Amino acid sequence: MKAINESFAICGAEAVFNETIPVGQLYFPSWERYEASMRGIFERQYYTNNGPLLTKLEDKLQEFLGVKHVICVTNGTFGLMMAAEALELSGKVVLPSFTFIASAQSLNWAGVEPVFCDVDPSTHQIAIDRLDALVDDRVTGIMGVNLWGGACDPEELEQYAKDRGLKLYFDSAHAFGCEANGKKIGGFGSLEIFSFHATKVLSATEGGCVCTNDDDLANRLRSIRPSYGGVTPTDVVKVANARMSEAQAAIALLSLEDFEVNRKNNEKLFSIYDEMLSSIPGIKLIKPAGVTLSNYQYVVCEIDEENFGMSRDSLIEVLKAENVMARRYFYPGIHNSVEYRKSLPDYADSLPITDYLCGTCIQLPIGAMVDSNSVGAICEIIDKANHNSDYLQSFLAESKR
Ligand code: T4K
Repeated sequence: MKAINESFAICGAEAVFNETIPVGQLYFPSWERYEASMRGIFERQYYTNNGPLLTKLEDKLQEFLGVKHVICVTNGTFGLMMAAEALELSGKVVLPSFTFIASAQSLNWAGVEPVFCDVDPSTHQIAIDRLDALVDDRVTGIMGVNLWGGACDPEELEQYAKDRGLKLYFDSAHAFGCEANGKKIGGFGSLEIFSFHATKVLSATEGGCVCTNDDDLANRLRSIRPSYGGVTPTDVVKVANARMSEAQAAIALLSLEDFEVNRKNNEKLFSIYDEMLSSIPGIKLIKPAGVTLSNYQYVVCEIDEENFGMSRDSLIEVLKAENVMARRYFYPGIHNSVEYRKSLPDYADSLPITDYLCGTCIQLPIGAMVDSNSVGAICEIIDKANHNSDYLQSFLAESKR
């Protein structure tokens, strides 16, 4: 039998994986398909500004998502910024702090103050029962964030916003292709934003889109993202160059063609994680909540240090040594970022669930570049780490002296 120190790369043993296993979807189509798409761009000699691939992508997304308008943009962050402007938000907008920092920064860009809400401890989605305590006369809207391939009960939020005359929109960067109550995410609230970053299940390398069923909003959005026939930049308060290029659209079209294959691969890998992690004490896999169909874009677990035997950060170190790029997600929580600790210090210690999750959540690899064997091997490393946690904790403490 191997000595413990011969079982872990962090102690000097050979790593389980020769190559890095990344977190994030990282879809790469075959070179032949990519080449054929790029050839068209070269033949047409047309790189950007409402080109044929962009138009085709918007049409296909409208059909796929069942929405009237899809406006593709250079990334999800620009989509959020444009949304805040197009919705004419003012004063304050409520959103969860347990999200990517761009969700909040887009509000500041539009001159709106973010109001941070805590999340539900079991689903990680915005805690709707905490909204009443935050909504005052200056609040004009709510940004729901659909996390982890799940949803934050968009129908309940729609009712809540309607009853109080608030604008409602969604950051759905994690929820492309998901359905709530059988209806595709994308058509809830006034509008929804998706990210098509390389690490998302629909990839344009960088990219995103804003979806709406409202004609006026769609016009405003298209005029904020320049190059839309007939609308001049003077029609809007702020103009951003948020155009998606033909090269981005080419990848997104291929990714959309392969979406169901990639979604199913994610679903299969997620179920292996579910089965293999369920018997390990102190690690809780978060299942996509509030959806009838998930893209299984993320594998996020909470690590209960006492029951697991080591902290989330120590487990990340152990996995990294084995070439598994697990990471803290989200960390440190927007309200605890340097920027917001300075500008909105009153939120420190006011969001206990968010603080707990920021200290305990780990993101594990899933996506097109990951296979069942890799997931099995990752779960075995975690299982082994749990069984040898006392040894590993002492080893890590010693190596930091
Ligand atoms: N709202 C929410 C809820 C979001 O999560 C995000 C973005 C947004 C809005 C804004 O959407 P975008 O403006 O990004 O479209 C990543 C992504 O940049 C970002 O899309 C994502 N969410 C955010 C949470 O994470 P990074 O900087 O942490 O990713 P990065 O570069 O560290 O990549 C992750 C892993 O993948 C690394 O191990 C490296 C590897 N990798 C990455 C890329 C891009 C590769 O091996 N190859 C690659 O090409 O931000």
